[in-house]
Amino acid sequence: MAMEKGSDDLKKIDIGDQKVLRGTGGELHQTSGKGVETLTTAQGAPVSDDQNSLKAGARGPTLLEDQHFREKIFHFDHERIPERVVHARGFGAHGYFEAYEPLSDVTRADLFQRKGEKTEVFVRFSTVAGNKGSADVARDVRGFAVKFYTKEGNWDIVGNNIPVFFIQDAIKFPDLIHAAKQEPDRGFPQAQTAHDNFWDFISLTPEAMNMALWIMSDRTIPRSFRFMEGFGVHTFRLVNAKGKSTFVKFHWKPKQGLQSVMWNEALKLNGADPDFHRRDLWNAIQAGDYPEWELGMQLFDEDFADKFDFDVLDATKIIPEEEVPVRIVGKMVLNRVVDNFFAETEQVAFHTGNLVPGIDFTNDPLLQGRNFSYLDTQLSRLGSTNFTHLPVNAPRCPFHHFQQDGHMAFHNPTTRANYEPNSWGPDIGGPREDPDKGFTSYPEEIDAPKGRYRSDTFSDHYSQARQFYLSQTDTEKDHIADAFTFELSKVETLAIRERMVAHLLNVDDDLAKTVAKGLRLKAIPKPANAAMPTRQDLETSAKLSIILNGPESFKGRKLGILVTDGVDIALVTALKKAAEDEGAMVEFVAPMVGGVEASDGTWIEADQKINGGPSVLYDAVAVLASADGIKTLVKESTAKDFVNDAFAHCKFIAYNEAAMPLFEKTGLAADFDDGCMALAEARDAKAFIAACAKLRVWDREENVKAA
Ligand code: HDE
Repeated sequence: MAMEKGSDDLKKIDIGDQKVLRGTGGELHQTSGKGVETLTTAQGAPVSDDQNSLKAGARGPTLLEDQHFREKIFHFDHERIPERVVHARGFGAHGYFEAYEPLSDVTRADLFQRKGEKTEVFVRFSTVAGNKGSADVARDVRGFAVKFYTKEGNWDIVGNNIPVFFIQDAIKFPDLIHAAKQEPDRGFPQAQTAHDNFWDFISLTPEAMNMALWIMSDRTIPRSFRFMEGFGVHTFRLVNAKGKSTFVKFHWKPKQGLQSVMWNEALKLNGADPDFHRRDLWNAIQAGDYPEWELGMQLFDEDFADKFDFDVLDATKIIPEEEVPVRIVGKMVLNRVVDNFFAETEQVAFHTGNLVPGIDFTNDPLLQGRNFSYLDTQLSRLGSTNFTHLPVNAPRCPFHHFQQDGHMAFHNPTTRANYEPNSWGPDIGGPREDPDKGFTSYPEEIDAPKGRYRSDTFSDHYSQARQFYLSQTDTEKDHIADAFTFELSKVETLAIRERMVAHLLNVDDDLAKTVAKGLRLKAIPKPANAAMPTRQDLETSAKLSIILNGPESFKGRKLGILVTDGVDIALVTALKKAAEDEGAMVEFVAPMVGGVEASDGTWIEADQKINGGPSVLYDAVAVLASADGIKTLVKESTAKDFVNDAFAHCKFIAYNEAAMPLFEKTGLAADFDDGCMALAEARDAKAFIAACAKLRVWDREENVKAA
């Protein structure tokens, strides 16, 4: 273990017989001794020198016989495994699922049989298009994959944060993903759909229109993994002990409420902290603020499926909650971060085919294709059929089978029986099937001619897109129009821009015209040809809005307080306390990371230096200064950005009288609204934090936009 000279830890650790070696830049270097393990090779041989390779002479060439060096570099050279072809960038955490009530009426799945039953889970959130090293707040769908380690095997809900998908048939998935990812000749753009190929494909794929509306909403720029919903997307099937089948759609509802960021904020966040989402989840769990989601089920039968306006096997459609209410059946709590990112988050392998008795598929053609893909892809990624031997993928319940050998096999038969039937008797003969307990597929009758079909019941591509749009608040409608305008402005080919507007005309006239105006199209194109020409006007659904489903308080959110030397300590303390009492996190931002000295000599340590702590990192901000201290901030452009951005992003802003020069200098003082709150005395802090529960001052938005 290398340590810096003078480190406090050094005093606490018994370093035994210490020696100082040369070759590490003069750092104090520790060798093995009492309480410290001896470094070895992977073969276990002790290593004498890990600083210098074996050479012929002090300035001579390195010798091939240096096995320690050779092994070290060999292993390093092969550290990377192929990243996921989609959902490459992700972040995982452990937790548990707790059932609220027995669900034996609809399923025999063991995890749902007992009230209070807890099942261990592992969750991985992800973006879809970006590579492993891309930024967290890219405009993208988020993966929401949950592995339940049940007593009857692993069950995965491999879902997204959006309840519909782009395509209806899995055969189009490679095309969709090719179009969304970097263009093949140039290798960019990274983690963005704002380019020709993507919108070319979408504009030629009318079934994608509902999803296009969803992805242009703020759902694709969530503020945190903690504040987004999850959906199983497809219709699945539950089967009870009597063999009765019930259709189901899975929902995850965050107890923290929904929240997204603004697009301009996302652009800046990706520069300020490309790890914004993973850091947020890590910090929340480490601080004991465990995020929770309730599992909901929309349950329905064949009769409902027959009379519903859309085909329940079509993954581009939702079933509105007003039509089939969501039954809340349990909660999931994430309470443990990973010990090792690679071993857990990178190597976890989800699969829609991982089912347990009592849960089954439907014939959704997207789901059917996924059932093939997820097992197949693990071979490229994890390199062996034995990926279930990795601890994160292994069932927690006993498992017995006759699969054997292959790369990296850790569980190997130790008796003669590696097949069945066999006559080796109960002790060594191995496991046998169990017709009662074992998984049985629902015996759905199928008798139909083979063919490459697209059912007519899949052909209404616009009604639900319109329903989604009309269910949004005015603020969210504006954001959707802005997002289309932004993305299509990055598309170089005019015909593609026009083709998308032609589709939007089938969704909503105002939306299409706003986007056309934003793009400055010379003429409005003709509406796109529709497979089903009549678009229905469906009832709107409040559940489809983010703003209408926000949190009840500022809990779990983050307040950034910009402070200067000489600041009134009573005010700072009161604001910090008010935020923390509400369950929010507080960070101090200061001209220097060492911190500031408050009015009474108290030292306030900063979490961020002002140029590394822009206001986009926070849900609300405060500027608390002294008359002298503010003079430094007034000169500092990043301090001006701090307040300008907070205002432009419609955030609640608190300030004390002494901080006013910064708001005057930036011109914001003249535009102050109800969301800008003066803190004259300590008790004002509480009122400010209470106001922050609304998260944004949306009325301000029209004042900070050109049109
Ligand atoms: Fe996936 N998807 N997908 N997908 N998907 C993968 O599996 C695929 C789809 C989703 O955190 C891959 O292990 C096909 C819908 C998540 O490890 C791959 C189709 C939904 C994750 C794959 C879809 C998802 C994946 C890549 C069209 C939401 C990340 C690496 C039929 C319901 C899981 C891997 C994690 C990952 C295939 C469509 C969700 C290639 C063929 C719809 C959350 O198997």
